[in-house]
Amino acid sequence: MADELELAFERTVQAEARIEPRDWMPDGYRKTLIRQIAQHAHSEIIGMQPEGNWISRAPSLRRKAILLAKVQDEAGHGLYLYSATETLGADRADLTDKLIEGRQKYSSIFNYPTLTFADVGVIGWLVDGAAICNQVPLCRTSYGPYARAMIRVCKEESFHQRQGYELLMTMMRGTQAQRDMVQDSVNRWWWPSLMMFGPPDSESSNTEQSMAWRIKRNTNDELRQKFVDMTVPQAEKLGVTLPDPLLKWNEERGHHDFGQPDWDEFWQVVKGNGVCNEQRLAHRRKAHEDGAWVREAAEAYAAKQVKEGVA
Ligand code: BYC
Repeated sequence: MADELELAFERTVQAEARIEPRDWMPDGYRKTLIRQIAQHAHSEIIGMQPEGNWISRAPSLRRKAILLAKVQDEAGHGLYLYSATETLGADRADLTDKLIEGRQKYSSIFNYPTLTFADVGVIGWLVDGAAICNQVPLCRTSYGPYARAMIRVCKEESFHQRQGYELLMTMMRGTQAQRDMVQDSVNRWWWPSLMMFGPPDSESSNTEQSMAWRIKRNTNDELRQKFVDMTVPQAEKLGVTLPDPLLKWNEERGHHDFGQPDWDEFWQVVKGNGVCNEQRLAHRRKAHEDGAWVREAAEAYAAKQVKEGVA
């Protein structure tokens, strides 16, 4: 019986059909999905902080409204993704505890500070750009609820990337000081953006199994290459330099060659030793604690409804 279930699972995955919440799935598949989707959800929620930092100091009402909407979209992405983990039997409160106690990861990129308003544009262009590169293939991931969440997330991320690029184009048409601010921001965010795709394939512990299960559709290095190829012409059009002396077109490969990020720095950030790790978690912990009364009120209201036979 167990063999039959496993065979049916394998056949579904091989046929590019979707595994749905009620289908049988191997424990490892469930565990890997909960890990990846929860980390993704946490990244969206923690990812609200670096840009949220600039909402009160946006240079115009228009820029403030755009930024507010973007940060709210990220909260929405976190919610779809937490809901997807719940279809696998995870408990959202438990995942939140794991995040604020530092027992579950979120993307390394959000542990870098946003020093100027140009960072808002560069995050939209490079960070959302990298997110799109990574997440478009996840629209074809083998787990149905995750794939469907990704379709909506990707549509919104594309919009975010355009707003970032438009903001940078505007700054590049401005004063020399504004152009310098954009270049400084690109210099700081380029390498951390490349790290978003995860460690090199040779050091990636999960890729092989996740590819076999068709959770991941590309390796970390494949997506990093795709991102570099996609971004170089955009940088040229913008008029900024990407801070990599090894970056150049390779006619034979039909791709750009490029240098490697500082992988020691990456692992340090992943381990919690980045510039902003402590601050990000402390802020999230405080927001969670401050929201305790809302959860208590909602629970009391739901209990009252049940008691009165309304729900
Ligand atoms: N940061 O075996 P590997 C966004 C960990 S949100 C921290 O290659 P995997 C956005 C990895 O978890 C961006 N940790 O892992 C939001 C693993 O440790 P564990 C988030 C990282 O899972 C707001 C270990 O290193 N996007 O875009 O096969 C505003 C070995 O790695 C990182 C997603 O989450 C990292 N960068 O591949 C704007 C997308 N990289 O878990 C934008 C979904 C690796 O074994 N996730 N680690 O203890 C994925 O596609 C994959 O999980 C990854 C990593 C490609 C990220």
